[in-house]
Amino acid sequence: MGSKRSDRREFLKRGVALAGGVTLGAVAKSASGQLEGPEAFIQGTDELVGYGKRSSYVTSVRIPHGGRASPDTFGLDFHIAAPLQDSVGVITPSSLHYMGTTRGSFVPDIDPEKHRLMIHGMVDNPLVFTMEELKRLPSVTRMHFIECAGNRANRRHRTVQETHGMTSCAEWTGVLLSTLLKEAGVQDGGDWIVAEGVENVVGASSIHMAKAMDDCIVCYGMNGEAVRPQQGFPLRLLVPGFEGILNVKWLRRIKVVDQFYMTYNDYGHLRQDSDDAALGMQIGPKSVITYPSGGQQLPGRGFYEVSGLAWSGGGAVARVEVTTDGGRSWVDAEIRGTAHPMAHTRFTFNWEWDGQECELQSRCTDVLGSVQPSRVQAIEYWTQRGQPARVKGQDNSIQPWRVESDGSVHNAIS
Ligand SMILES: Nc1nc2c(c(=O)[nH]1)N[C@H]1C(S)=C(S)[C@@H](COP(=O)(O)O)O[C@H]1N2
Ligand SMILES: [Mo]
Repeated sequence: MGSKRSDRREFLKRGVALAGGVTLGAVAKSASGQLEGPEAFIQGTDELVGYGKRSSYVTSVRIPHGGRASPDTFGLDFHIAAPLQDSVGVITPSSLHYMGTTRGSFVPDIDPEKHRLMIHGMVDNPLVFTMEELKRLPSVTRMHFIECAGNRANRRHRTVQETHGMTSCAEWTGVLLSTLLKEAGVQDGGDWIVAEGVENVVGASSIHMAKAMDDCIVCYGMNGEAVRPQQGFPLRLLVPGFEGILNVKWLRRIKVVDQFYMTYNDYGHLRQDSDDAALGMQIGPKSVITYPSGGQQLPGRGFYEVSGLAWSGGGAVARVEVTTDGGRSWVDAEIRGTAHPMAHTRFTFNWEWDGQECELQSRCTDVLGSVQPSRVQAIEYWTQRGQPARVKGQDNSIQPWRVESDGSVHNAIS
């Protein structure tokens, strides 16, 4: 132990050189004197024995999206954004997972013993499952992100929570939807499903059969425990890589149908055309630097590990590049851990800040070879589709952060 500590001291003193000629020399002060003991001890059994609680010094919380109060004066929830600026690794803690509702709703308090999932419509054997029956079936556990199609940045946003907080990543457990559909026996011409939550049509979505049979999961587990009420307890549909709205929560009914159905979610809200629906539901390659990001303050020049998240609805993240000069030159970032398909992927970049004003950006490429567009390219795309001068629909454009010479970090969207 003693020798380990002095190794560490030596390491910090010498300022070990990292790849790219970066040194850690100025990160920590040189050691001298005593280390402080704890201020106090956590008392009581609630925190220590029952359901664990985080340190009172950790205060990161979700915020209502778009400045709208949530819950509102009627007690309805709106979209709530995750604090990505404080994220480490790739799992969003369940308590901090972003929350989306289609038009403000109450979170239903469902008794899992009474909950049922019905599969009907164009099938040979209509089926009704209890939760217990679902849990007896072969399961899968996979890491996947969910992202609301409304997760788009604008120049008024100050923090990464405001620009990108409506995405989160969890480890999901459940039964593949294909297992249930095969059991029910999909009839010829049953090319779409309509999935519905307990609030009837408000939470319904049309999904193409190709996707339903591919990798959709009927989930009862999230991050090692039951799915949380705000995420759809006791059962939610996961549609990996597709727009958040399709991931129906409080799932109770799946109807196999012969065409794209105009549900509440599709009518006016997203799209009104079946081809557009089948193609446009996948999230493009996207990334954002979470440290340093808007609203944060760098204490001074020297070494920093730049860190961020990348994801794509098209599969795993293959590459992330970072620029520290506003896009003139790009360098490969390092991908931390395993890049899972349709999951947040952590990237890092060793950076020596010279104390000058500069602009940081990141750019994601997925396994399909799709590259995250610049904001100018994204706006051009939407202009061609008749939505001039703004990013409508999905926005997967590159996020710029400006670091000023005083170390303050700002949203650099102009
Ligand atoms: N039943 C139901 N499912 C729903 C919604 C809803 O309001 N009702 N909101 C959708 C929207 S708009 C989003 S973005 C995602 C959010 O999932 P999360 O709250 O678990 O993050 O759930 C989708 N599933
Ligand atoms: Mo959403």
